[in-house]
Amino acid sequence: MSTLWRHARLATLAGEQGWGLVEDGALWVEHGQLRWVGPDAALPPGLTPETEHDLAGALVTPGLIDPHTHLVYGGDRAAEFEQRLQGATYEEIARAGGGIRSTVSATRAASDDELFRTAALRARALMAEGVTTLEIKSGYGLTEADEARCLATARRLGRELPLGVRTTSLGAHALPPEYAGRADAYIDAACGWLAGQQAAGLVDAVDAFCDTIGFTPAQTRRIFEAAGRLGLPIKLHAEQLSDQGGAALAARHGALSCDHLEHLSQAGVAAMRAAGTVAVLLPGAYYFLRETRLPPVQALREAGVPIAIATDHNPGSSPTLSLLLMLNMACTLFRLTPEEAWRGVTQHAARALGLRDRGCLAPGLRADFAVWQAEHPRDLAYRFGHGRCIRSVCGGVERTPP
Ligand code: DI6
Ligand code: FE
Repeated sequence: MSTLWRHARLATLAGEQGWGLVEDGALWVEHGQLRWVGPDAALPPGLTPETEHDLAGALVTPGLIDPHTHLVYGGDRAAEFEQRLQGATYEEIARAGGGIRSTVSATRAASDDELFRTAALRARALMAEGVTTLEIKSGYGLTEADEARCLATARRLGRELPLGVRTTSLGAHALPPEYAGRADAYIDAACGWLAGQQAAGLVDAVDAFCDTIGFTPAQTRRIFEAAGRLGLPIKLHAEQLSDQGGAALAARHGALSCDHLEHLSQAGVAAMRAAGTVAVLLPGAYYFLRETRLPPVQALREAGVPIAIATDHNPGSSPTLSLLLMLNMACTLFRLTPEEAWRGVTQHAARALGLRDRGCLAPGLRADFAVWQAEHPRDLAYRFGHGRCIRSVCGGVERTPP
């Protein structure tokens, strides 16, 4: 299978900086991989593609990567949104047994097919905006069987859609009601599920929610140690609502990423820098919870910590399915430059998932790219609420509209 894509305006985002613009560019794709990327006029002679497309000057970027979602769950939390508008806070609702735990009940009650059907609709909404790789966390099952069901649903999405899916086990997301008052016993159980998830091929990384309404640093460390014994990489929901020193703890365990980070300290920044940990910023949750404390973007920049951007799609704190909107919010709310935001949903997002085979347009990488009705990638960070992805290709396979 070989395809030649010609006469595109390429933004390769290769290398450490710059857009990597190629005015009249071409991509040569073979067996799902980019074989050649460069100016159309310099195409190697003698290529005999099975298919050839003329993109007539349209913009082509790397496929977008959403490195933090909770895509598989039952129900929604629109009623909780109304409660918050009447004055209740996210933390108060969580402490009263609502919040994450209400989604846990709805998830346990949903059938496998219902979980798959709703998650596939969400995945397709993200794909319609050029997303070609998605991370999906468990964390709304909170029993061994229900966590496995959610991870298996994520795997099935990766098999049945033209989409790269990475799965993350997040048993330590919230304390399920049957373990009320016994958080340490729950952590023992959640640590014990990891080997089975790994043996079943269900898990690529392990995450935890380290915060006042989540788990303590000591409990988080036990999850990391269990992951470490199995050789599984780790990530952390860190410093979202308070500073627990979670980022430094995760960095000491070699975390791929620390996510949220509004309350990250200078010591946390330094630890992440030393470990090469990616900072995944989640402007959707910041916006939807009406947070006022900004993540320390300038300190991360000065330290050279790579910054990624994600939707954090979940029913409670970020019910968005637009990574393009996050691109805009990363600029407007967090003051990233459009180029930093783009790196955040491509190259740095790949790194947050431990993936080296995607994230920019370069020979040898997966043929993951999006074609846009736009002049320049910065236009897509500038607009909000509308971006025009004309077509997208994942592993050489073109997405068919639903
Ligand atoms: N932080 C979040 O933003 C999500 N999980 C987490 O630990 C929210 C999950 C939810 O409210 O359902
Ligand atoms: Fe999250």
